[in-house]
Amino acid sequence: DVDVAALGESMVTFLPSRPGRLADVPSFDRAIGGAESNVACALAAFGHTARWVSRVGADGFGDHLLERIAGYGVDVTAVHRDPGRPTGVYFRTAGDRGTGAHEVAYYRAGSAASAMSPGNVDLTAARSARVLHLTGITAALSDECRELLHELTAPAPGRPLISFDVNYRPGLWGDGEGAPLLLDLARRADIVFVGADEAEQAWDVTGGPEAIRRLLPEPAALVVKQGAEGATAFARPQGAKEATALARRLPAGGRAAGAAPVPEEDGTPSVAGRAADPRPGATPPAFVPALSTAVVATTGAGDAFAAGFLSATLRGLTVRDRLRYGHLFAAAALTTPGDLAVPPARGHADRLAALDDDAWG
Ligand code: KDG
Repeated sequence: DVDVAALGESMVTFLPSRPGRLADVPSFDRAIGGAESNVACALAAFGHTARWVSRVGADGFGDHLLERIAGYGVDVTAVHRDPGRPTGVYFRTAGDRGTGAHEVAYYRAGSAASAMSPGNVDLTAARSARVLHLTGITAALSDECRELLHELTAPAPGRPLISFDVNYRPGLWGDGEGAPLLLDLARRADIVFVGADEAEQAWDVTGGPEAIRRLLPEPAALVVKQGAEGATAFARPQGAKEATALARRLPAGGRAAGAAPVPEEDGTPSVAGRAADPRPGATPPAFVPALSTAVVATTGAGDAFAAGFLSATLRGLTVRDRLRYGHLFAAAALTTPGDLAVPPARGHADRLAALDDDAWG
């Protein structure tokens, strides 16, 4: 089993050579995107075992995705090729300097991945993981994709922990169509990521993280991302389901696979040496401020955040540290133009995550 399997559509992404309206950009540079493979790549780059499960066309763009994603150390052997459908692509603009708002043009309708269904995806590969990461983007692609998500999130003995990023993309949904489906999927998951702005847009919830938790009390961990401000997590430490799913794949008495021992410096226990609070029951929400960064592009920051939080979850760290790793990974994505960013090296991230509260604002 791998630490994390991520299932979803990836696309060849075209990044603008210059700022400006889509209508005016003269040329684009090829990159890759895909919320779920972004998470898998960041985790693999950080030393976890990660697998991407999907479908791509039997075309050059499909080859490109497979080669690039495998290049991050992700297992892509469960990605099927579809000779009858193309690989999706998308173009975007650089975005407004102040607001970060950018234009997106998707060419993904009828793509190989949009035809994913329980019958043509490697379900065993998706389930042979400690955590299975899914997003609401897949739910927007087709009825078959929705069926696939329902199958994977159905309660079942031995189910991997389901991580679900709401990833509300209004451009992929008809009016009001996505809200109930996304809420239902989020309620079936163990770990949920949602932006406070997304929750307002999709579900009309204002009133901050507490109001979102009231709407979504089920997941063992709910992370509300509050943009440049920070993020709040509601996490039941060692929630029975979570602990069982994570522990059943650990060697007896061992640490999480992929959790390399972190050297301790100056006798100070490193962050990875601190175990999660083992007491059962709910804990008060934890808020960790975001790092202040010079933002180059926000796309992919949410995926990076999820990867950092999941990495720390796999390592059994406290909720505060899970949020800190989320922010550390997100900062790397915010300061790069593409959708996908390499997180800081493990030793460096561990030292930053272990800094005093003052250093974290
Ligand atoms: O989170 C970043 C993704 O949105 C981007 O890589 C493309 O997956 C993508 C999508 O569907 O928008």
